[in-house]
Amino acid sequence: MNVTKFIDDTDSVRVARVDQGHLVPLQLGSYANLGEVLAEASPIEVIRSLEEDSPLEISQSIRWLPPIDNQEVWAAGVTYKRSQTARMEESEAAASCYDRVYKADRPELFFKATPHRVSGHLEPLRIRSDATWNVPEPEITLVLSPEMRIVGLTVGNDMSSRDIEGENPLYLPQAKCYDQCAGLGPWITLYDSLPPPADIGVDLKIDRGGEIVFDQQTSAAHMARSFEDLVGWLGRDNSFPSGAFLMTGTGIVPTTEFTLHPDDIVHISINGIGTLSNPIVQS
Ligand code: DO4
Ligand code: MG
Repeated sequence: MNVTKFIDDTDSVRVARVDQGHLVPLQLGSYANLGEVLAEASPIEVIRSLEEDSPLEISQSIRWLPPIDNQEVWAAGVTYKRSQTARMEESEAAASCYDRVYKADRPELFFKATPHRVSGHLEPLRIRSDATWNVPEPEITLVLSPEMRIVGLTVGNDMSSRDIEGENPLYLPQAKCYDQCAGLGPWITLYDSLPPPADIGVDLKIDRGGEIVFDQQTSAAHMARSFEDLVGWLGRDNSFPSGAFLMTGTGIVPTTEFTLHPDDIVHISINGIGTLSNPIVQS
């Protein structure tokens, strides 16, 4: 089952089930928002029990919102060999840190975004005005209940300024967390049990003026850590009263000569979930 948020014709924020080319708006009843539904023991059953309004055909005019309410967004790093290699190339000073964290028990986990910094499907993502080398990071993103249960998956884009991150590892929060730094959507796919990692393929395409200038694929089977391991570390002595989103790291990093340009369109597809597309802006 897929569930998302959008803005309807009366400019109200609505929650909807996504069903074969249609959005089916839900009457949330006593639930304040989608986040509260996701916090339930069985969100799929709750959504089935909520009343539905007439379906709307999914068209260009749908105003998508990221499927987030009050949750924090966290991210894991260096969970794929490709990310370890790219980070070691980018930063002489931090090469040994990235090498060690790839093999260590404790993963790299960092705070990525508050909800107001997150863009949904077709909303812009930003290149920092003071950055010169920027990439999207296509990441399978876990949707976690306040009890740290994985209730679903969504598509995530962990936008990164590689020149800032590479200059000094202490600049990581600035390379990662700023306005419009994170993409989530177009919806959350809810699962009773997750598919095997080999079935969760990730595809990144970058469109520049109608031409695909980057196109690569990976899958969760190449991850050096399990989702459950990452969630276990995130939840250590750390509480999430509204739940959380956890981006699980990138397995695709373009080679060093590649940087994003304003007006590029980034398309990230994950098998079994969908495609998140965002135009890139820079002020
Ligand atoms: O420390 C660098 C960030 C790593 C990251 O975001 C990733 O591997 O996805
Ligand atoms: Mg990342």
